[in-house]
Amino acid sequence: MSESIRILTIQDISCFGQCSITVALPIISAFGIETAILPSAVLSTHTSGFTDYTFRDLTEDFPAILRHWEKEDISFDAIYTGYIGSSKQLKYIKDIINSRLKPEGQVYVDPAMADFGEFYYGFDQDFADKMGEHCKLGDFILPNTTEACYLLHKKWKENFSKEEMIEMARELCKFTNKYVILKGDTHKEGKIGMIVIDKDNPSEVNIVYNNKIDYVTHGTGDVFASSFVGASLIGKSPSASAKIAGEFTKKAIEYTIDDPKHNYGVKFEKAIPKLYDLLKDFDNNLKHQ
Ligand code: PXL
Repeated sequence: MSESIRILTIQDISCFGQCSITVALPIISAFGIETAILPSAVLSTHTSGFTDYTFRDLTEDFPAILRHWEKEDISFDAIYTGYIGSSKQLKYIKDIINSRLKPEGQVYVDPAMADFGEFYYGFDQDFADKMGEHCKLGDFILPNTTEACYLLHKKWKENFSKEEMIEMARELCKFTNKYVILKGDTHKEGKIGMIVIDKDNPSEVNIVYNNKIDYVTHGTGDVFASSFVGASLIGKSPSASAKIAGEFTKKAIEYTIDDPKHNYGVKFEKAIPKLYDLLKDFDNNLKHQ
């Protein structure tokens, strides 16, 4: 019998739109990891590019769900949080982490609240400050540059220099227990970079590059975070996980780019069967370095 790993992911169910739980559950499961879910809210679609969507906040269900898991002694090797339904929910999530995360367990926080210089509908600076406190429970935080700027009360711009990105990643160390993975470094022509910093060794900076595809779409952040979490939980280093997640996300975009009607998310499902080749190629390349 092989050891199994069990993760809990807390984020919304957008019934339609390829994001959050409908992305995290299949992707993390594809890494062979048992994936439990706690929906933060149920929406008819995600909030980006749709109007008149329904939104049912599930905050008030959290305490009873926690009590039941305590009674059943259900615990987790890792907890990964994404889009949160309300700021009150963050307090309940802290209770869940304190009660249900195994002693050596890892916490992954994607502070999913903003992109392209703006908050997603319904979030504001007050929420961002509370999200900052929540990030401090994380062993890995995975902000994009917009989220980083809201966490740090900085002005966002489309392109930051390499030095500015590194500086920002270092400043973000106060919002993590261990690693910062800052996404969206665009300073290198044709590449998209992720800055990876270990808080305990901030002078050592790793920048992981993938080839950039010039295509803007929704949902790539969730595909990246989910594949990062999967790779990390099967034992890859933070930089290796960022590389694997970047390649996986690139593949998902490649499957989507020729279909202009498909502008609400990426076709990550088509990339899942390629995940195994991607992991094998990655391991083989490492051996030959
Ligand atoms: O992909 C981030 C995300 C998740 N969930 C909901 C969203 C968004 C981004 O807009 O609206 C409901």
